[in-house]
Amino acid sequence: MPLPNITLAGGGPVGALLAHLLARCGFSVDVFEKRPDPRTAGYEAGRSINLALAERGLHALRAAGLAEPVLALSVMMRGRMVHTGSSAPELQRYGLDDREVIWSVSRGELNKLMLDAAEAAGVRFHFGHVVEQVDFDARRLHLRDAGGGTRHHEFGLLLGADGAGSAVRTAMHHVQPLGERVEALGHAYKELEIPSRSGAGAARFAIEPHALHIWPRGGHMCIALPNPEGSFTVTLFLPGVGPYPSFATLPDAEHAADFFRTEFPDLLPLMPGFAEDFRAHPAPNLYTLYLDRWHLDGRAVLLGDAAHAMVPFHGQGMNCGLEDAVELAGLLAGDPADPATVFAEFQRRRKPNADAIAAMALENYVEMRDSVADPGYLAKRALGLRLADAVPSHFMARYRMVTFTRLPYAFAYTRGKAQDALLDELLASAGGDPQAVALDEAVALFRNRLDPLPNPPHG
Ligand code: FAD
Ligand code: 8R5
Repeated sequence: MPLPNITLAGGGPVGALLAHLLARCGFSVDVFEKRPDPRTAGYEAGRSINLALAERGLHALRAAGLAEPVLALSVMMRGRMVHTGSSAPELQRYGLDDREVIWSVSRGELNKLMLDAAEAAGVRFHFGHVVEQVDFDARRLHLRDAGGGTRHHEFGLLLGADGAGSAVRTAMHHVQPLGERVEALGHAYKELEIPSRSGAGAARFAIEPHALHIWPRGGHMCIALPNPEGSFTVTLFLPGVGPYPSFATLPDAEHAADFFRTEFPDLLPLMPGFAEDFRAHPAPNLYTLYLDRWHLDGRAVLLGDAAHAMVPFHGQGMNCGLEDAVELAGLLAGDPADPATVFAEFQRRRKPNADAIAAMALENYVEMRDSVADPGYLAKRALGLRLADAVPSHFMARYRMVTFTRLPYAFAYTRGKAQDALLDELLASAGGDPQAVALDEAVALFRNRLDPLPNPPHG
Protein backbone atom coordinates (compact mmCIF):
# COMPACT_ATOMS: atom_id res chain seq x y z
CA MET A 1 0.00 0.00 0.00
CA PRO A 2 1.41 3.43 -0.88
CA LEU A 3 2.11 5.82 1.97
CA PRO A 4 -0.55 8.52 2.44
CA ASN A 5 0.31 12.02 1.21
CA ILE A 6 0.86 14.23 4.20
CA THR A 7 -0.06 17.88 4.36
CA LEU A 8 1.07 20.11 7.19
CA ALA A 9 -0.33 23.48 8.17
CA GLY A 10 2.41 25.63 9.70
CA GLY A 11 6.14 25.75 9.07
CA GLY A 12 7.17 26.83 12.58
CA PRO A 13 9.63 24.74 14.58
CA VAL A 14 7.18 21.90 15.16
CA GLY A 15 5.84 21.72 11.60
CA ALA A 16 9.30 21.98 10.04
CA LEU A 17 10.74 19.22 12.23
CA LEU A 18 7.78 16.88 11.75
CA ALA A 19 7.82 17.43 7.98
CA HIS A 20 11.53 16.63 7.92
CA LEU A 21 11.21 13.43 9.95
CA LEU A 22 8.28 12.21 7.82
CA ALA A 23 10.01 13.00 4.52
CA ARG A 24 12.98 10.99 5.70
CA CYS A 25 10.67 8.02 6.26
CA GLY A 26 9.55 8.20 2.63
CA PHE A 27 6.30 10.16 2.98
CA SER A 28 5.41 12.79 0.42
CA VAL A 29 5.10 16.00 2.47
CA ASP A 30 3.68 19.46 1.66
CA VAL A 31 3.82 22.31 4.17
CA PHE A 32 1.63 25.41 3.85
CA GLU A 33 3.00 28.36 5.80
CA LYS A 34 1.25 31.70 5.90
CA ARG A 35 4.39 33.80 6.24
CA PRO A 36 6.93 34.43 3.50
CA ASP A 37 10.13 32.38 3.39
CA PRO A 38 12.30 33.80 6.22
CA ARG A 39 15.42 32.84 4.29
CA THR A 40 14.61 35.39 1.59
CA ALA A 41 12.22 37.79 3.29
CA GLY A 42 14.14 38.26 6.55
CA TYR A 43 12.71 37.76 9.98
CA GLU A 44 10.62 39.91 12.32
CA ALA A 45 11.85 43.28 11.03
CA GLY A 46 15.34 42.82 12.45
CA ARG A 47 14.28 42.05 16.02
CA SER A 48 16.29 39.37 17.84
CA ILE A 49 13.79 37.12 19.50
CA ASN A 50 15.35 34.22 21.33
CA LEU A 51 14.11 31.17 23.12
CA ALA A 52 15.48 28.63 25.54
CA LEU A 53 16.31 25.21 24.17
CA ALA A 54 16.60 22.33 26.62
CA GLU A 55 17.21 18.57 26.43
CA ARG A 56 13.84 17.61 24.95
CA GLY A 57 14.16 20.07 22.10
CA LEU A 58 17.82 19.21 21.60
CA HIS A 59 17.05 15.54 21.43
CA ALA A 60 14.47 16.19 18.72
CA LEU A 61 17.00 18.30 16.80
CA ARG A 62 19.55 15.46 17.09
CA ALA A 63 17.05 13.20 15.33
CA ALA A 64 17.17 15.67 12.41
CA GLY A 65 20.97 16.07 12.56
CA LEU A 66 20.54 19.68 13.64
CA ALA A 67 21.74 19.76 17.25
CA GLU A 68 25.32 20.77 16.46
CA PRO A 69 24.60 23.58 13.99
CA VAL A 70 21.93 24.97 16.33
CA LEU A 71 24.21 24.87 19.39
CA ALA A 72 26.90 26.65 17.39
CA LEU A 73 24.52 29.63 17.13
CA SER A 74 23.38 29.51 20.77
CA VAL A 75 24.51 31.01 24.05
CA MET A 76 24.87 28.69 27.02
CA MET A 77 22.85 29.62 30.11
CA ARG A 78 24.10 27.91 33.27
CA GLY A 79 21.38 29.09 35.59
CA ARG A 80 19.22 31.95 36.66
CA MET A 81 20.92 35.16 37.68
CA VAL A 82 18.61 36.67 40.26
CA HIS A 83 18.61 40.47 40.55
CA THR A 84 16.78 41.21 43.80
CA GLY A 85 17.84 44.82 43.90
CA SER A 86 18.99 44.59 47.50
CA SER A 87 22.09 42.43 47.07
CA ALA A 88 24.54 41.57 44.31
CA PRO A 89 23.03 39.34 41.59
CA GLU A 90 23.50 35.67 42.30
CA LEU A 91 23.64 32.65 39.99
CA GLN A 92 21.37 29.74 40.89
CA ARG A 93 22.55 26.87 38.74
CA TYR A 94 19.87 24.95 36.82
CA GLY A 95 21.74 21.66 36.97
CA LEU A 96 24.62 20.06 38.80
CA ASP A 97 27.35 21.12 36.37
CA ASP A 98 27.98 22.38 32.82
CA ARG A 99 26.44 19.26 31.31
CA GLU A 100 23.12 20.57 32.58
CA VAL A 101 22.63 23.94 30.91
CA ILE A 102 20.00 25.46 28.64
CA TRP A 103 20.67 27.32 25.40
CA SER A 104 19.46 30.67 24.16
CA VAL A 105 18.86 30.43 20.42
CA SER A 106 17.50 32.91 17.89
CA ARG A 107 14.05 31.86 16.71
CA GLY A 108 14.78 33.10 13.20
CA GLU A 109 18.12 31.31 12.85
CA LEU A 110 16.67 28.09 14.23
CA ASN A 111 13.75 28.28 11.83
CA LYS A 112 16.04 28.82 8.83
CA LEU A 113 18.24 25.83 9.71
CA MET A 114 15.17 23.65 10.13
CA LEU A 115 13.69 24.74 6.79
CA ASP A 116 16.95 24.08 4.92
CA ALA A 117 17.24 20.61 6.41
CA ALA A 118 13.61 19.71 5.77
CA GLU A 119 13.82 20.89 2.18
CA ALA A 120 16.99 18.86 1.66
CA ALA A 121 15.04 15.82 2.90
CA GLY A 122 12.41 16.40 0.20
CA VAL A 123 9.73 18.48 1.94
CA ARG A 124 7.83 20.91 -0.34
CA PHE A 125 7.23 24.23 1.42
CA HIS A 126 4.55 26.61 0.12
CA PHE A 127 5.23 29.98 1.77
CA GLY A 128 2.75 32.83 1.74
CA HIS A 129 -0.15 30.34 1.83
CA VAL A 130 -2.76 30.83 4.53
CA VAL A 131 -5.00 27.89 5.45
CA GLU A 132 -8.47 29.41 5.56
CA GLN A 133 -10.87 26.48 5.59
CA VAL A 134 -10.80 22.71 5.44
CA ASP A 135 -13.32 20.44 3.75
CA PHE A 136 -12.70 17.23 5.68
CA ASP A 137 -15.13 15.15 3.60
CA ALA A 138 -13.44 16.03 0.33
CA ARG A 139 -10.06 16.19 2.11
CA ARG A 140 -9.42 19.58 0.55
CA LEU A 141 -7.63 22.63 1.96
CA HIS A 142 -8.82 26.11 1.03
CA LEU A 143 -5.87 28.47 0.92
CA ARG A 144 -5.17 32.11 0.22
CA ASP A 145 -1.88 32.80 -1.54
CA ALA A 146 0.38 35.83 -1.19
CA GLY A 147 -1.33 37.60 -4.08
CA GLY A 148 -4.73 37.23 -2.41
CA GLY A 149 -5.82 34.45 -4.79
CA THR A 150 -7.73 31.34 -3.69
CA ARG A 151 -6.03 27.97 -3.99
CA HIS A 152 -7.02 24.39 -3.22
CA HIS A 153 -4.96 21.42 -2.16
CA GLU A 154 -6.07 17.80 -1.69
CA PHE A 155 -4.56 15.97 1.25
CA GLY A 156 -4.26 12.41 2.44
CA LEU A 157 -3.63 13.30 6.07
CA LEU A 158 -3.72 16.79 7.56
CA LEU A 159 -1.39 17.64 10.44
CA GLY A 160 -2.07 20.95 12.19
CA ALA A 161 1.14 22.56 13.43
CA ASP A 162 -0.20 26.05 12.82
CA GLY A 163 0.32 27.40 16.32
CA ALA A 164 -1.86 28.72 19.11
CA GLY A 165 -4.36 30.40 16.74
CA SER A 166 -4.65 27.24 14.62
CA ALA A 167 -6.95 27.45 11.60
CA VAL A 168 -6.94 23.66 11.35
CA ARG A 169 -8.27 23.48 14.93
CA THR A 170 -11.07 25.91 14.09
CA ALA A 171 -11.99 23.86 11.02
CA MET A 172 -11.95 20.57 12.98
CA HIS A 173 -14.16 22.15 15.60
CA HIS A 174 -16.85 22.75 12.98
CA VAL A 175 -17.02 19.00 12.28
CA GLN A 176 -16.66 17.81 15.85
CA PRO A 177 -16.26 19.93 18.99
CA LEU A 178 -12.82 19.41 20.47
CA GLY A 179 -13.68 20.50 24.02
CA GLU A 180 -11.60 23.65 23.79
CA ARG A 181 -10.95 25.62 26.96
CA VAL A 182 -8.86 28.77 27.22
CA GLU A 183 -7.64 29.89 30.62
CA ALA A 184 -6.34 33.44 30.68
CA LEU A 185 -3.48 34.10 33.11
CA GLY A 186 -4.39 37.77 33.43
CA HIS A 187 -0.80 38.77 32.69
CA ALA A 188 0.73 40.02 29.45
CA TYR A 189 4.30 40.58 28.25
CA LYS A 190 6.33 43.22 26.46
CA GLU A 191 9.65 42.66 24.69
CA LEU A 192 12.48 45.14 25.20
CA GLU A 193 16.18 45.09 24.42
CA ILE A 194 19.59 45.54 25.99
CA PRO A 195 21.81 46.26 22.97
CA SER A 196 25.32 44.89 22.64
CA ARG A 197 28.31 47.02 23.55
CA SER A 198 31.20 47.96 21.34
CA GLY A 199 33.75 45.68 23.03
CA ALA A 200 34.93 42.26 21.86
CA GLY A 201 33.97 38.79 23.17
CA ALA A 202 32.33 38.79 26.59
CA ALA A 203 32.89 42.56 26.80
CA ARG A 204 30.09 42.99 24.26
CA PHE A 205 27.58 41.80 26.88
CA ALA A 206 26.31 44.43 29.31
CA ILE A 207 25.53 41.74 31.91
CA GLU A 208 26.66 38.12 32.47
CA PRO A 209 26.20 36.32 29.12
CA HIS A 210 25.87 32.77 30.39
CA ALA A 211 22.69 33.11 32.41
CA LEU A 212 18.97 33.66 32.17
CA HIS A 213 18.48 36.88 34.13
CA ILE A 214 15.49 37.39 36.39
CA TRP A 215 14.39 40.55 38.19
CA PRO A 216 11.72 39.10 40.54
CA ARG A 217 9.35 41.65 42.03
CA GLY A 218 6.59 39.58 43.61
CA GLY A 219 3.56 40.19 41.37
CA HIS A 220 5.58 40.77 38.21
CA MET A 221 9.10 40.41 36.81
CA CYS A 222 11.55 41.02 34.01
CA ILE A 223 13.74 38.40 32.41
CA ALA A 224 16.60 38.63 29.91
CA LEU A 225 18.06 36.01 27.56
CA PRO A 226 21.41 36.57 25.79
CA ASN A 227 21.92 36.73 22.01
CA PRO A 228 25.23 35.60 20.47
CA GLU A 229 26.11 39.09 19.19
CA GLY A 230 25.99 40.58 22.67
CA SER A 231 22.45 41.90 23.04
CA PHE A 232 19.75 40.58 25.37
CA THR A 233 16.04 40.20 24.75
CA VAL A 234 14.29 41.51 27.86
CA THR A 235 10.70 40.57 28.64
CA LEU A 236 8.50 42.37 31.15
CA PHE A 237 5.68 40.21 32.57
CA LEU A 238 2.91 42.22 34.23
CA PRO A 239 -0.87 42.02 34.86
CA GLY A 240 -2.81 43.28 31.84
CA VAL A 241 -5.37 45.27 33.77
CA GLY A 242 -6.05 46.16 37.40
CA PRO A 243 -4.37 48.40 39.94
CA TYR A 244 -0.88 49.82 39.45
CA PRO A 245 1.30 48.28 38.25
CA SER A 246 -0.46 46.77 35.23
CA PHE A 247 -0.16 47.46 31.51
CA ALA A 248 -3.42 49.40 31.72
CA THR A 249 -1.82 51.78 34.25
CA LEU A 250 1.21 52.37 31.99
CA PRO A 251 -0.51 54.17 29.11
CA ASP A 252 2.70 55.47 27.53
CA ALA A 253 6.47 55.07 27.53
CA GLU A 254 6.92 57.92 30.03
CA HIS A 255 4.78 56.20 32.67
CA ALA A 256 6.54 52.95 31.87
CA ALA A 257 9.96 54.57 32.33
CA ASP A 258 8.87 55.92 35.73
CA PHE A 259 7.76 52.45 36.70
CA PHE A 260 11.12 50.99 35.62
CA ARG A 261 13.02 53.72 37.51
CA THR A 262 11.46 52.57 40.77
CA GLU A 263 11.15 48.83 40.12
CA PHE A 264 14.14 48.04 37.89
CA PRO A 265 16.60 50.92 38.42
CA ASP A 266 19.61 48.82 37.36
CA LEU A 267 17.91 47.60 34.20
CA LEU A 268 16.54 50.82 32.68
CA PRO A 269 19.95 52.45 31.99
CA LEU A 270 20.95 49.35 29.98
CA MET A 271 18.05 49.92 27.54
CA PRO A 272 18.65 53.12 25.53
CA GLY A 273 15.82 52.19 23.17
CA PHE A 274 13.33 51.63 25.99
CA ALA A 275 10.78 54.28 25.02
CA GLU A 276 10.78 53.28 21.38
CA ASP A 277 10.49 49.54 22.15
CA PHE A 278 7.75 50.13 24.70
CA ARG A 279 5.73 52.15 22.20
CA ALA A 280 6.31 49.90 19.20
CA HIS A 281 5.87 46.43 20.71
CA PRO A 282 2.48 44.93 21.56
CA ALA A 283 1.64 43.39 24.95
CA PRO A 284 0.10 40.00 24.16
CA ASN A 285 -1.96 38.29 26.85
CA LEU A 286 -0.82 34.95 28.21
CA TYR A 287 -3.09 31.93 28.44
CA THR A 288 -3.24 28.14 28.51
CA LEU A 289 -5.17 26.25 25.85
CA TYR A 290 -6.62 22.84 26.69
CA LEU A 291 -8.45 20.50 24.29
CA ASP A 292 -10.22 17.25 25.14
CA ARG A 293 -9.52 15.93 21.66
CA TRP A 294 -6.58 16.49 19.35
CA HIS A 295 -7.74 14.52 16.30
CA LEU A 296 -10.57 13.97 13.84
CA ASP A 297 -10.76 10.21 13.26
CA GLY A 298 -8.14 9.24 10.68
CA ARG A 299 -8.09 12.56 8.87
CA ALA A 300 -6.44 15.24 10.96
CA VAL A 301 -4.45 15.74 14.13
CA LEU A 302 -3.09 18.76 16.02
CA LEU A 303 0.29 19.10 17.70
CA GLY A 304 2.53 21.73 19.24
CA ASP A 305 0.93 25.03 20.26
CA ALA A 306 -2.13 24.24 18.10
CA ALA A 307 -2.96 21.43 20.55
CA HIS A 308 -1.67 22.81 23.83
CA ALA A 309 -0.49 26.43 24.04
CA MET A 310 0.92 27.10 27.50
CA VAL A 311 2.28 30.03 29.51
CA PRO A 312 6.00 30.55 28.92
CA PHE A 313 7.43 30.24 32.42
CA HIS A 314 9.13 26.89 32.09
CA GLY A 315 10.58 27.68 28.68
CA GLN A 316 9.14 24.40 27.41
CA GLY A 317 6.53 25.32 24.78
CA MET A 318 8.76 24.60 21.83
CA ASN A 319 10.63 21.82 23.60
CA CYS A 320 7.31 20.07 24.22
CA GLY A 321 6.12 20.62 20.65
CA LEU A 322 9.33 19.18 19.23
CA GLU A 323 8.88 16.15 21.49
CA ASP A 324 5.35 15.82 20.04
CA ALA A 325 6.79 15.86 16.52
CA VAL A 326 9.24 13.03 17.24
CA GLU A 327 6.50 10.94 18.83
CA LEU A 328 4.02 11.48 15.97
CA ALA A 329 6.59 10.82 13.26
CA GLY A 330 7.56 7.55 14.96
CA LEU A 331 3.96 6.40 15.28
CA LEU A 332 3.06 7.31 11.69
CA ALA A 333 6.13 5.61 10.28
CA GLY A 334 5.35 2.51 12.34
CA ASP A 335 1.75 2.17 11.16
CA PRO A 336 1.10 4.37 8.11
CA ALA A 337 -1.98 2.40 7.09
CA ASP A 338 -3.98 3.13 10.22
CA PRO A 339 -3.90 6.87 10.96
CA ALA A 340 -7.04 6.74 13.13
CA THR A 341 -5.28 4.43 15.57
CA VAL A 342 -2.03 6.41 15.30
CA PHE A 343 -3.72 9.74 16.08
CA ALA A 344 -5.61 8.28 19.04
CA GLU A 345 -2.42 6.72 20.38
CA PHE A 346 -0.53 9.98 19.87
CA GLN A 347 -3.09 11.83 21.99
CA ARG A 348 -3.10 9.05 24.59
CA ARG A 349 0.66 9.31 25.00
CA ARG A 350 1.12 13.06 24.74
CA LYS A 351 -1.91 14.72 26.30
CA PRO A 352 -1.15 13.79 29.93
CA ASN A 353 2.33 15.16 29.39
CA ALA A 354 1.09 18.36 27.77
CA ASP A 355 -1.31 18.86 30.69
CA ALA A 356 1.52 18.30 33.18
CA ILE A 357 3.95 20.79 31.59
CA ALA A 358 1.14 23.35 31.24
CA ALA A 359 0.53 23.05 34.99
CA MET A 360 4.23 23.20 35.86
CA ALA A 361 4.66 26.25 33.61
CA LEU A 362 1.97 28.07 35.58
CA GLU A 363 3.65 27.11 38.86
CA ASN A 364 7.03 28.30 37.63
CA TYR A 365 5.71 31.86 37.24
CA VAL A 366 5.24 32.12 40.99
CA GLU A 367 8.66 30.54 41.51
CA MET A 368 10.38 32.97 39.14
CA ARG A 369 8.69 36.20 40.11
CA ASP A 370 8.51 35.55 43.83
CA SER A 371 10.05 32.45 45.36
CA VAL A 372 13.55 32.65 43.87
CA ALA A 373 14.33 35.30 46.46
CA ASP A 374 12.34 33.69 49.30
CA PRO A 375 14.25 32.16 52.29
CA GLY A 376 11.87 29.17 52.58
CA TYR A 377 12.31 28.38 48.91
CA LEU A 378 16.09 28.72 49.17
CA ALA A 379 16.18 26.39 52.18
CA LYS A 380 14.30 23.74 50.22
CA ARG A 381 16.57 24.21 47.25
CA ALA A 382 19.64 23.82 49.48
CA LEU A 383 18.30 20.60 51.00
CA GLY A 384 17.47 19.35 47.50
CA LEU A 385 21.06 19.96 46.43
CA ARG A 386 22.36 17.91 49.38
CA LEU A 387 19.98 15.07 48.50
CA ALA A 388 20.81 15.13 44.79
CA ASP A 389 24.36 14.47 45.89
CA ALA A 390 23.56 11.91 48.60
CA VAL A 391 20.74 9.87 46.92
CA PRO A 392 20.76 10.57 43.18
CA SER A 393 18.93 7.25 42.72
CA HIS A 394 15.89 8.61 44.60
CA PHE A 395 15.97 12.40 44.37
CA MET A 396 16.18 14.64 41.35
CA ALA A 397 14.90 18.23 41.41
CA ARG A 398 11.74 18.61 39.31
CA TYR A 399 13.32 21.41 37.30
CA ARG A 400 16.13 19.03 36.31
CA MET A 401 13.69 16.27 35.31
CA VAL A 402 11.78 18.71 33.10
CA THR A 403 14.79 20.44 31.60
CA PHE A 404 17.61 17.92 31.41
CA THR A 405 15.91 14.53 30.97
CA ARG A 406 13.27 13.05 28.70
CA LEU A 407 11.35 11.49 31.57
CA PRO A 408 7.67 12.09 30.77
CA TYR A 409 6.45 15.50 31.98
CA ALA A 410 3.61 13.74 33.82
CA PHE A 411 6.15 11.67 35.73
CA ALA A 412 8.17 14.77 36.67
CA TYR A 413 4.99 16.44 37.90
CA THR A 414 3.84 13.55 40.11
CA ARG A 415 7.30 12.68 41.35
CA GLY A 416 7.99 16.33 42.09
CA LYS A 417 4.97 16.50 44.40
CA ALA A 418 6.03 13.36 46.28
CA GLN A 419 9.60 14.63 46.70
CA ASP A 420 8.37 18.04 47.79
CA ALA A 421 6.24 16.53 50.55
CA LEU A 422 9.29 14.70 51.91
CA LEU A 423 11.48 17.82 51.75
CA ASP A 424 8.79 19.74 53.67
CA GLU A 425 8.64 16.98 56.27
CA LEU A 426 12.42 16.99 56.77
CA LEU A 427 12.66 20.77 56.94
CA ALA A 428 9.77 21.02 59.39
CA SER A 429 11.53 18.64 61.77
CA ALA A 430 14.78 20.62 61.45
CA GLY A 431 13.29 24.04 62.21
CA GLY A 432 13.56 25.06 58.56
CA ASP A 433 17.35 24.83 58.48
CA PRO A 434 18.56 22.61 55.62
CA GLN A 435 21.97 22.14 57.25
CA ALA A 436 20.30 20.83 60.42
CA VAL A 437 18.70 17.92 58.55
CA ALA A 438 20.54 14.67 59.33
CA LEU A 439 21.63 13.42 55.94
CA ASP A 440 21.49 9.69 56.74
CA GLU A 441 17.90 10.04 57.96
CA ALA A 442 16.96 12.02 54.90
CA VAL A 443 18.52 9.41 52.63
CA ALA A 444 16.65 6.63 54.44
CA LEU A 445 13.36 8.52 54.16
CA PHE A 446 13.70 8.93 50.38
CA ARG A 447 14.77 5.30 49.90
CA ASN A 448 11.88 3.99 51.99
CA ARG A 449 9.11 6.17 50.65
CA LEU A 450 9.92 6.48 46.95
CA ASP A 451 10.73 4.15 44.07
CA PRO A 452 14.14 4.56 42.52
CA LEU A 453 14.19 6.98 39.59
CA PRO A 454 13.95 5.24 36.21
CA ASN A 455 16.93 6.83 34.50
CA PRO A 456 20.12 7.79 36.24
CA PRO A 457 21.13 11.10 34.64
CA HIS A 458 24.14 11.03 32.32
CA GLY A 459 24.30 7.25 32.08
P1 FAD B 1 4.40 28.28 15.98
O1 FAD B 1 5.80 28.51 16.31
O2 FAD B 1 3.39 29.28 16.38
O3 FAD B 1 4.34 28.06 14.41
C1 FAD B 1 3.11 27.99 13.73
C2 FAD B 1 3.36 28.36 12.28
O4 FAD B 1 2.13 28.24 11.58
C3 FAD B 1 3.82 29.80 12.11
O5 FAD B 1 4.94 29.83 11.27
C4 FAD B 1 2.62 30.50 11.50
O6 FAD B 1 3.00 31.55 10.63
C5 FAD B 1 1.94 29.37 10.77
N1 FAD B 1 0.49 29.55 10.62
C6 FAD B 1 -0.38 30.01 11.54
N2 FAD B 1 -1.63 30.03 11.04
C7 FAD B 1 -1.54 29.57 9.78
C8 FAD B 1 -2.50 29.35 8.74
N3 FAD B 1 -3.79 29.63 8.91
N4 FAD B 1 -2.06 28.86 7.56
C9 FAD B 1 -0.74 28.57 7.38
N5 FAD B 1 0.20 28.76 8.32
C10 FAD B 1 -0.19 29.25 9.51
N6 FAD B 1 9.30 27.81 24.01
C11 FAD B 1 10.38 27.21 24.56
O7 FAD B 1 10.48 25.98 24.55
N7 FAD B 1 11.38 27.94 25.14
C12 FAD B 1 11.34 29.30 25.16
O8 FAD B 1 12.23 29.93 25.72
C13 FAD B 1 10.24 29.96 24.54
N8 FAD B 1 10.21 31.31 24.47
C14 FAD B 1 9.19 31.92 23.79
C15 FAD B 1 9.24 33.29 23.61
C16 FAD B 1 8.20 33.96 22.96
C17 FAD B 1 8.25 35.44 22.77
C18 FAD B 1 7.07 33.21 22.52
C19 FAD B 1 5.90 33.91 21.87
C20 FAD B 1 7.04 31.83 22.69
C21 FAD B 1 8.10 31.17 23.32
N9 FAD B 1 8.14 29.78 23.44
C22 FAD B 1 9.21 29.16 23.99
C23 FAD B 1 7.03 28.97 22.94
C24 FAD B 1 7.34 28.52 21.53
O9 FAD B 1 7.58 29.64 20.73
C25 FAD B 1 6.17 27.74 20.97
O10 FAD B 1 5.77 26.74 21.86
C26 FAD B 1 6.58 27.10 19.66
O11 FAD B 1 6.98 28.06 18.73
C27 FAD B 1 5.43 26.28 19.10
O12 FAD B 1 5.78 25.84 17.82
P2 FAD B 1 4.68 25.53 16.74
O13 FAD B 1 5.45 25.19 15.51
O14 FAD B 1 3.69 24.56 17.29
O15 FAD B 1 3.88 26.88 16.56
N1 8R5 C 1 8.16 33.18 26.25
C1 8R5 C 1 12.36 30.37 29.77
C2 8R5 C 1 12.73 29.36 31.73
C3 8R5 C 1 12.73 28.98 33.16
C4 8R5 C 1 13.59 29.95 33.93
C5 8R5 C 1 13.75 29.65 35.38
C6 8R5 C 1 11.08 31.28 31.58
C7 8R5 C 1 9.13 35.27 26.65
C8 8R5 C 1 6.92 35.13 25.75
CL1 8R5 C 1 9.41 33.33 31.26
C9 8R5 C 1 10.54 32.17 30.68
C10 8R5 C 1 12.00 30.37 31.12
O1 8R5 C 1 12.94 28.92 35.96
O2 8R5 C 1 14.73 30.16 35.94
N2 8R5 C 1 13.48 28.78 30.80
O3 8R5 C 1 13.27 29.38 29.60
C11 8R5 C 1 11.81 31.26 28.86
C12 8R5 C 1 10.87 32.17 29.32
O4 8R5 C 1 10.24 33.10 28.56
C13 8R5 C 1 10.38 33.16 27.15
C14 8R5 C 1 11.67 33.78 26.70
C15 8R5 C 1 9.18 33.92 26.66
C16 8R5 C 1 7.03 33.77 25.80
C17 8R5 C 1 7.98 35.88 26.18
